[in-house]
Amino acid sequence: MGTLYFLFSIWAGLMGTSFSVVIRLELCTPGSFINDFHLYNVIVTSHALVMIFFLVMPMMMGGFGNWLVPLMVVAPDMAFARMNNMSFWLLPMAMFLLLSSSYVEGGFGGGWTLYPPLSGNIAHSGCSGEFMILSLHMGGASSIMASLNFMTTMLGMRPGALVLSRTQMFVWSIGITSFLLIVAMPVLAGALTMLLTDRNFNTTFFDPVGLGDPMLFVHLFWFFGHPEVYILILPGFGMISHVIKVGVGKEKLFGKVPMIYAMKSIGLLGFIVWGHHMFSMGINVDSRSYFSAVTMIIAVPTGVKVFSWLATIMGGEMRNWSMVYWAVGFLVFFTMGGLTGIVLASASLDVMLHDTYYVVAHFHYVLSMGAVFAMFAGFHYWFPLVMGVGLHPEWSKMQFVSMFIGVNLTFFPQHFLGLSGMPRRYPDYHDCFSFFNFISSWGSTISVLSLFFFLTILWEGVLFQRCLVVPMVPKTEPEWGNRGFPVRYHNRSQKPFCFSSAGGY
Ligand code: HAS
Ligand code: CU
Repeated sequence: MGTLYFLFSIWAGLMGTSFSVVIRLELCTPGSFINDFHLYNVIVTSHALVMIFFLVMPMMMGGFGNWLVPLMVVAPDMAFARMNNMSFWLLPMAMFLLLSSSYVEGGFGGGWTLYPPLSGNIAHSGCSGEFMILSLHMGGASSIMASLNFMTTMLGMRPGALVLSRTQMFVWSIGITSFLLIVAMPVLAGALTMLLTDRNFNTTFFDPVGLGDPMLFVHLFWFFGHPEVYILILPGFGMISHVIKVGVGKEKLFGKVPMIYAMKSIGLLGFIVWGHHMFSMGINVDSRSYFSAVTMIIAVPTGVKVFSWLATIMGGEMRNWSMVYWAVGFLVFFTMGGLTGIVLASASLDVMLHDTYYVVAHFHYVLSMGAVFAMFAGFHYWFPLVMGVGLHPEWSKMQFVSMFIGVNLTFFPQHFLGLSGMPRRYPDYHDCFSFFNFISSWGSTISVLSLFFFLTILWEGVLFQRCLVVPMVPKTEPEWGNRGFPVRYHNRSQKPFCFSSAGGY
């Protein structure tokens, strides 16, 4: 199942990337390129939804989760194998619905946040909206089932001696993410169902004409939406913990238990900060101060994580392995994205910055350079476990450098665009914004080329399986495999995560 999830999410990721290429082509110069503003909205909407629901979630939970959680808790498989199968197969169907929505009535261009009235049946008549809603319903059902499965596997299938505090960080991160999904997803499902009945059965949950309120949708959406952004990053936190620990040759992660508590508090706090997405929507001053304060508090547990990773690195022997490059990239850029998040958390600043490119820069730093870099790090670390071959050590580092340059050129200038007031979600802009947009579009071209380079590396790795069978090496001394990953790790994969290796980390 893990492999299916990987194949599916890589494919979806390429689809999402191609949408982003169209967006950056449109925005490369002022004036219109695709000549269809609605189509632009459809593409932006699909880009976000595909990347979130069909790349990051399936890869992190589905791909890495299915491969690693059972191994790490010494279980033969996930608890409910058939449900696991269903969780996966709902996804291609959901993706199919999402893509088909573009073929009906010109597609759905209501943004990934689906705010009414834009997503209502006046602005979006025809059933593209229904396709989209059903797609998200199915994606949500898939996530809930997967989460129940992970929870049961991690809580119920561990051998007794593997107490929770000794359970691997990645397992913890998936467990907490599952909790967030189980609580948040039904709220999205409720909001979507209300939207569906508003669109089709004349209910007026979100329509003031019948004493409804569009703000209700915004509240429900962000009560789901903010935990969702932590759903996207927490498994990445788990993976980074492993990569950093092994990458600097340490036996233990610095402050493992505090790290677990930090993830728990990020998860819980994530549920009470949703109002920071609504500062400009007329909420009162008291609520603004509450949401500002409580949002900023999240910097504390996140700081605990960042400083513990740094402390793990300190005094270690940093290895020249590609996964280490991705992990360090993650640390730097996730922190930058987090700090711009703190800036946005300040209600008075957010009133200025809301719906500008500053927000776009913020979330691409935490997502494209946080979540995606974490996935690359994890991929380089665990690819040999899955495929039995490592990826080309030199090419991988070159690919890291090109991606590093690409994403920074793409998203760093967007901070300036946002600060000077360029609104997000518009296909055209004033000439004064053209310089930074030009840089951003060329940056994205570099990232796309870098992605092709990665596919080449993957292809090369699989096609020319140069080998890995290495005789036993001493347990404590990682050495270079001839394909650039720790030999020690490969040997462990023969007898994966046996007890002695599961404990004490
Ligand atoms: Fe965010 C909007 C605030 C983390 C994703 N975020 C978004 C959107 C997405 C997203 C997708 O308050 C756009 C949604 C849309 O389409 O409209 N975000 C935060 C804060 C954090 C944060 C405070 N976001 C994430 C993560 C994401 C993500 C993780 C996905 C992976 N975000 C916002 C706000 C908005 C927002 C506003 C709404 C903007 C608007 O107007 O629409 C925190 O979790 C970040 C914590 C991390 C750090 C870095 C490491 C911590 C250290 C400790 C020391 C730091 C201190 C802070 C003491 C803070 C190293 C000092 C402060 C200084 C400024 C120096
Ligand atoms: Cu938020």
